[in-house]
Amino acid sequence: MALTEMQNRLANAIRGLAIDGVEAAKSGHPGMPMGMADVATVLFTRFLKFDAANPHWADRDRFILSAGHGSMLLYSLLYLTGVPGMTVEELKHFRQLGYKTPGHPENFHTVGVETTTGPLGQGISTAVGFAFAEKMLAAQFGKKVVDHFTYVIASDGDLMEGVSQEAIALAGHYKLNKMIVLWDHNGISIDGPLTLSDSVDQIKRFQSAGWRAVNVDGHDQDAIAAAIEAAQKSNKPTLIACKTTIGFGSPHRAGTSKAHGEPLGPEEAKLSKENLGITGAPFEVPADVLKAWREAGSRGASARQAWEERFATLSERKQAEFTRRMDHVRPAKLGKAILAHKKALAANPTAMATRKSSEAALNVIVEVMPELVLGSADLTPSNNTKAKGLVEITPKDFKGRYIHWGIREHGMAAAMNGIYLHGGFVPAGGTFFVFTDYARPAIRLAALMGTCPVYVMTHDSIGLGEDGPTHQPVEHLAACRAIPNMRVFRPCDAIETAECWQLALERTNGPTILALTRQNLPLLREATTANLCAQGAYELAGTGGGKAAVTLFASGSEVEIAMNARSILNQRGVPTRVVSVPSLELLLAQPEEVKAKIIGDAPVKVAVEAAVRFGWDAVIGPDGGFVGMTGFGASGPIKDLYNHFGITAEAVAETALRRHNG
Ligand SMILES: Cc1ncc(C[n+]2csc(CCOP(=O)(O)OP(=O)(O)O)c2C)c(N)n1
Repeated sequence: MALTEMQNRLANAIRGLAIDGVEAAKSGHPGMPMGMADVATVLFTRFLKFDAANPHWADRDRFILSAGHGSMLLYSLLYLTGVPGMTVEELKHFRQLGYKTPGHPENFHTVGVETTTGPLGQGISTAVGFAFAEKMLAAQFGKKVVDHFTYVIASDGDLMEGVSQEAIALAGHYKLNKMIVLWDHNGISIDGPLTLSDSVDQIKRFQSAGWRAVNVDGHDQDAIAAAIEAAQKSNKPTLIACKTTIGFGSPHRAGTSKAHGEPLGPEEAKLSKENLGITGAPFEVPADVLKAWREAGSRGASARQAWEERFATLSERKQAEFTRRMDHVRPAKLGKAILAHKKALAANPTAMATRKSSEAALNVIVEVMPELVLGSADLTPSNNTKAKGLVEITPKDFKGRYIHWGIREHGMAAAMNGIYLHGGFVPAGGTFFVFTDYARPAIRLAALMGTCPVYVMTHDSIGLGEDGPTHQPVEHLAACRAIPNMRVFRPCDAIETAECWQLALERTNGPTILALTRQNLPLLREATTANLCAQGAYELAGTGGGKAAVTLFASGSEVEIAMNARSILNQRGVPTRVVSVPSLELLLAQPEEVKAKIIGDAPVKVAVEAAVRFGWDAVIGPDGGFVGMTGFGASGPIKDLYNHFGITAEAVAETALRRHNG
């Protein structure tokens, strides 16, 4: 069906701005916004429930631009609909330092951006988490206050990335029917036509994963509208394959990979605008078109007001709880519950694997923290993530608080970002520590965005034993510690584990990895009122007043070894202290005087950790002793492995003595 003149002009406003933004920046991606302008126009002017003046309204529909390279599409939409802060000046400074229009959309930087995208596949996978959270929150607070859709624009690249398979399988299985993906089916990527490297039938692929999947002409606005309308009624998630032309309107570049990722150039930009009937100066939107867009932006104001009225009918207690959870304010009772738990542990010291200690802490935490949602990538009995009383979420019932993610570490981590960003929940999910590699792109985005999922990573070293080197992390502590804004905790006993959980859950600006053991560890700590892990490290055992000749630093399971080495050294008349280092990077982030006090000035410093040395020199210095791993592990019983790799109290004492006598 032919477009009305206004429909056409609304879409062309996006095209014009995208052309101008990329021209001004002299870099960027004009093709996708030009191709998807019709789809975006239909979505934003006819369907998306949002109120541009209140971009954080809790029950808004979520829109996720998975194809983050097409960021000018999103910035144009935010400007056109009138989201506060997105002025034309921002568009004129696309990709420039200090403006709200970075190369790829960053939610922590730009109001109206729901999640950070750019690494292909992440947006659509994060969106699964948004859709999950909507269902869970609706099940807990009622449809009266939680009832919205999650819309995604995804590109060919998004669907080619492996993580998208995990995501669509999850959405299909859990029947996340309020997730609607508009696929920019333009058949073009950077190297050329998609046929160079892909022949997947996406319709069949999605259908086989439990989706509804339909084809539509991505330049027929009424057909797109009909497809979205049908999708809204579906009991399955929907893929709308929108057949589009990349760089639509560009006389010489439309339909080619040249349109994907470079400015059209002044001549082609001019020709494109003429071709599309766009007149006026760069960045100029005709007054009647801007007015129509602004009306679209305020279209949702009445829906928001109606929602506020419905919200006001909830009990005051429920309103306060909803707001607390959406604002990510942690429950007041958490600290108290952890302290009581620590005291109970100290009263009855038992040897326990820290994965088991984690479960014990969780049994207490889930009682006081209703927003904590747990899960595992098919390792529930190993990760010990299913705390007492937690009910599973099923496609039919989202009241539960336990998610079986299947063997999908990457999909789980991406969805956890979405669950957190949606608001109302703190997700925690488990797998083996070595498989942080499988989830790393989403974990990295969590750190960048400052979302606060907790990764329960068990089987944290050669201590897992017989599964061997494929499963034994050696470089993962260093690799994870290297991610900015990531916090890695490797607790040494049940009390530290409880403290690390508290710190993980009290964080509101970034994610946490808990690296936990398979093997039992003795209780080494007392139940102090203070959370001793809060500075990353602390003196676990001192010299009793005298000057220390040796300081031993250790994390996790090796703290026990360090304590035994200290006994040996003390017997030999070498005054030795032990510093437990549950979080090396948190220690290093302390103010100099705090750090200096914890590290101390013993002439001999030795660190022990069943992992590679990388990173420890900042504490022990280049001349410090290190007892740990220098390569991959091996398959065998734990005791044999620790002996084989020389990670023993005797070896630690020996290393210290050599330097002491030396
Ligand atoms: C994980 C990841 N790999 C590679 C890239 C670099 N990249 C950006 S866009 C793109 C492919 C573009 O093809 P498509 O997704 O079809 O987008 P379109 O050409 O339609 O804009 C690639 C490889 C990326 N952003 N993310």
